[in-house]
Amino acid sequence: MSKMIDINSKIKDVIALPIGHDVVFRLFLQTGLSFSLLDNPLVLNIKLKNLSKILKRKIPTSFFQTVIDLVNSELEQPLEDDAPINKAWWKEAVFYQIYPRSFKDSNGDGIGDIQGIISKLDTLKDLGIDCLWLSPIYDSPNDDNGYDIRDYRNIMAEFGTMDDVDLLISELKKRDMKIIMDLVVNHTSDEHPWFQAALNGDKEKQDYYIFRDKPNNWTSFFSGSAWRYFKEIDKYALKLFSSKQMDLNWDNPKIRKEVADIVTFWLEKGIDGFRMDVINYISKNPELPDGDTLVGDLVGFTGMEHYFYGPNLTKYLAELRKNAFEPYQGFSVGETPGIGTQLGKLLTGDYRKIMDLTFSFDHLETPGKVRFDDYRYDLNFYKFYLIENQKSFSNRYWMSLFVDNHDNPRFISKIDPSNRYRDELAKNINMILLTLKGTPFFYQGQEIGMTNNEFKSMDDIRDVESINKYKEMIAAGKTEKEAFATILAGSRDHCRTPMQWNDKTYGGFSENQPWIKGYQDLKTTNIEYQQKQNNSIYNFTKQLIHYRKENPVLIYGDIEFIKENTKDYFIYKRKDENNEFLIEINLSDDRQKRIIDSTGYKLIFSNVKNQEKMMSAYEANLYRKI
Ligand code: ISL
Ligand code: CA
Repeated sequence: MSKMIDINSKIKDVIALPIGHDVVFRLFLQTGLSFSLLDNPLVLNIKLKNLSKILKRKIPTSFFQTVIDLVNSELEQPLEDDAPINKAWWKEAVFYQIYPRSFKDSNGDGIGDIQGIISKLDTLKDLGIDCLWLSPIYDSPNDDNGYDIRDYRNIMAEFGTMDDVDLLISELKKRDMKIIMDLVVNHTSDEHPWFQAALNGDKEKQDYYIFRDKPNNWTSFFSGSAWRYFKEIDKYALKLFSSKQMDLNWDNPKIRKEVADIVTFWLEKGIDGFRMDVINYISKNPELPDGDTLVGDLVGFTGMEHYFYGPNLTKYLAELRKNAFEPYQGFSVGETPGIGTQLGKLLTGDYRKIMDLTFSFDHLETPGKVRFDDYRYDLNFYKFYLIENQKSFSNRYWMSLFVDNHDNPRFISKIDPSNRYRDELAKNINMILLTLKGTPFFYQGQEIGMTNNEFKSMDDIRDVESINKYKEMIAAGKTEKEAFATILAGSRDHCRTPMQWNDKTYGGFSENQPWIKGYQDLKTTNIEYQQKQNNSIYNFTKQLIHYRKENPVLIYGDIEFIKENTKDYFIYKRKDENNEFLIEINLSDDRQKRIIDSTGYKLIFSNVKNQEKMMSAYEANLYRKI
């Protein structure tokens, strides 16, 4: 247990506490302040009450109280000892996220489905995938593409039936592959029978949700207020996401039991675990106080300090793990926006028994930028983030490694929208993911270098977040052109375009017009073509995945960073008593001098054909010590 902070505490006392550490990191990220300030003793010794000096703005006292209360709400420190690594299948596995709606359509209705997934299992096995993560496939009115669930024990009709799912599970087992599903239990659809009963006056079911007579000032992640009024019972219900995604009341033990039953139902069926949607938002400050407006300004959403690491979060999750996951040894990875390194460790430490991994998003935008900004991502920031985390993770912690998912534009497009070095860059990133210490999660299309989509107008856009945001910008006086440009920069639809299997119409995704249009190059950006090309992104990634499996040192070996402060280079070793690998990466599109001596090493993988005297743009090499 550590010491509480107060207004006279110094910055260094604040960042010594886990919430303080993660919040300050987030603050620096959000405002674009240089992280090197945190190495400066003068800055570290500034008292909280003098913060306005470095932030160069007036700070109201209420803000300090908010921060102090928040930071003091978790005094536990992540355990650091020299325990050996506990081996686990999920530390060795390569995961692959499928967005079912866009993966493969088997019946020509333009919508991906479960039979479509089954038809591609051999390809995924060939690539070396060990475990699939399926975005939600449950019955849903699709306000947020399945993240608004109406029935947790039924399958979305467009995707197929429960028989299809059973078949999928057995086909996976045949191939010695695993599967995790998406557990979306921060909220349900407003069409869920529980919510419908609540609206019909069922008092017990009203207590399943968060109803109030008056809204507070919290804002929704999908624009506007976080509250929706229901005239049926003259009350407001909390909805942090879309107007059809109603937040559940986790303080009600009945909800916790319902969730445990859902988890048990699916684990009993034979799945291997869950990715848990916005799981760190489930425990809200029961008083639902207004959010601090300055905090809201800084993080972009008002109210977050009252639920991003709520008072009962770890208690409820530990209980869920014990009651539902442990009997089946189910694996769990929490989607945890806003959770940084230290809180991540408190959620995943193996001795804590809360969850196995988290997805942190702190690396997805460079400092001072948000997803909807149009800018070029600097890979030096990714390196900085990775080194910070890899160094702070002792054997009790394990990191998830990912860059793409269904909520973000394609990472390689953020780095270089011109696609000039598309192949080199895609291989470079895939090499980083496969050679660092942690579990790699690939997102569909990453194995063939899929890039952002060239949507033509708002008519092409499907995502509720983008549509709401567009309307909000128009209402605020932006022109249609300006508003569309913003949507184009950050829309989640970029990575939701149909998976490209071959160069035929619709990329072999469907016989008919898909639910969302894709405008990408079909000739070479498809699985069939790249499977036949020796030096394709697909084959590079595949060979590296298989090589990682054959060389456990790339999984469990130590990591050592070299010349870590040299800009544009990312160089590290993975080693154990018997093996040593050297990874040498150019993070820029410039040619660079070679700054390490690779004599005594053999080159095993490279994303360039011929190694020249200088490193070429985005060159990435894996060497093995002879
Ligand atoms: O959208 C965000 C902020 O603009 C994200 O930080 C958001 O909180 C995060 O991506 C949550 O995502 C998950 O829950 C959502 C769903 O729409 C996403 O697809 C899912 O990944 C609500 O269920
Ligand atoms: Ca279909």
